[in-house]
Amino acid sequence: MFLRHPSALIAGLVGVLGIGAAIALAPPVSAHEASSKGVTVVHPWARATPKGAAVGAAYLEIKTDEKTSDRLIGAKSAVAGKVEIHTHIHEGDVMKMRRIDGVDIKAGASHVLRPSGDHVMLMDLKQPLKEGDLLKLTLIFEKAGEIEVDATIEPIGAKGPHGLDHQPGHEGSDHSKMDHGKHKGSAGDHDAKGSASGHGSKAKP
Ligand SMILES: [Cu+2]
Repeated sequence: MFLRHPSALIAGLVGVLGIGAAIALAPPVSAHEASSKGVTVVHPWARATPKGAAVGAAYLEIKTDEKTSDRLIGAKSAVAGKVEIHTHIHEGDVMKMRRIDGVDIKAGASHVLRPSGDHVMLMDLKQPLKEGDLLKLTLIFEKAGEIEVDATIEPIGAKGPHGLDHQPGHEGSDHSKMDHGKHKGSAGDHDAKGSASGHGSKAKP
């Protein structure tokens, strides 16, 4: 039945993912992109947060078309009392987070917000970011205005947006062994220093 009716399969998939009707306009693969005026936000994702954590972080890629340059100047989300744009700077061996006013994106460029780099900092969290949920996030650009995205919430300590690659039944096999727990501060991992401890302890308002 599904094979003869691909649209039914897609509808079912969208339903299962809980994405809702708005996304049904685009094919499922593109569910993770949103565009406005030449600016496209790709693969937004966030890290799950432990219970009681006041802060979280979201990451994504910003692409511009060849005629468009823009500047990310802010973000907001209903689950966070305050959202800031942060970057990481090296101070000797230590990476520290610092608030920045914005991120410039040249025409025809791609800028990736990633762990231990620039990121969207969610502060005064009203609820934990739960793995598997979607985080509604609005990015604010100087020219393109507001772009709303649904960020996948990946495991605590995740290094990237795995959500799209997950096949049913594969979740929690490899990833959980590699990414979960006990890796804090392992082998030259800036990420662990910058995000796990940095976000949790230093960024409290
Ligand atoms: Cu931060």
